[in-house]
Amino acid sequence: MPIKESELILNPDGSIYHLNLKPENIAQNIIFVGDPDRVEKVTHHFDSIEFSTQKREFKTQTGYYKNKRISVISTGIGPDNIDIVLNELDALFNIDLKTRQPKPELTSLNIVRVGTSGSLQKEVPVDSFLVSEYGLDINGTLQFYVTDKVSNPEIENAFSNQTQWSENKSKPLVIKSSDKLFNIFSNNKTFHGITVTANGFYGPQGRVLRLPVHDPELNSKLENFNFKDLKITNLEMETSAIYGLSALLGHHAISLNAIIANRPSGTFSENPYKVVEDLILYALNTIVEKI
Ligand code: R1P
Repeated sequence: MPIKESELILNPDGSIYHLNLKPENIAQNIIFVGDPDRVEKVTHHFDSIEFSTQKREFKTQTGYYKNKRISVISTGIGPDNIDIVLNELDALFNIDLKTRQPKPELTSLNIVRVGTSGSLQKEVPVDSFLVSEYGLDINGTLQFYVTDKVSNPEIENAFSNQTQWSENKSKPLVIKSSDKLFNIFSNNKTFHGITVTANGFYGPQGRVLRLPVHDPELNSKLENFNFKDLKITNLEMETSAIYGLSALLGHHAISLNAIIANRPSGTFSENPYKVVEDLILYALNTIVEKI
């Protein structure tokens, strides 16, 4: 049965609904950034750009960096956008848009998130690089899929017990990064651990401005979580959704975080643009040299 027009929506020119892309517009190595303005901060390093488009917060450029074809896509903020980006990217490669049928031979993408994040551990300082070994989903996006094959119940149960996680909040899910990409991108200068992915910037990450939060101890519980020496290192808003959907769809994903804030010490990077620029170059050169 072909996938119905209401489920797989195409624009009049045949491009996919939100991303505005056709299959030929996109490379198999893809960098995700949050901020649409960060796309050109990546692609200005390219030797050539063959394609650009933007719809809403989803800006894409595809080109060549040192002879490697790479696409850069902005996902905007949050795991809800990741649901759109991952499903539409996968459809571009793995669904025949003319027959609306899944292809018999599936393509596996390499997805590298280059994002910013706040550290939850004193020893993970501002201006460092953190490679997320696991994504911990507290935002609920993955609850709508069948996740048994990619979840890690032992760590999830330890997390729920140690934090006395409220049953009124979505069930925490833990998803591992791609082993292949984790090994490629981690080294003795990068920090590693569990990245918690929240569905908001303020209350869901324990920030209090004028509104009290449901659990004022949440961040200290996250800081103190320990499962066989595996610790929660940082908070951001996309990683667990990228890891969960990539693993389910058969893609390789890694989340690289420029640490721009340290929550325990209350400090913020004096030059966040520099650590992001350094991380962009690290991502590009590692893709070219090792993928
Ligand atoms: C919040 O300011 C945004 O910054 C972080 C969070 O995950 C969230 O998207 O990442 P990016 O800088 O990649 O957007």
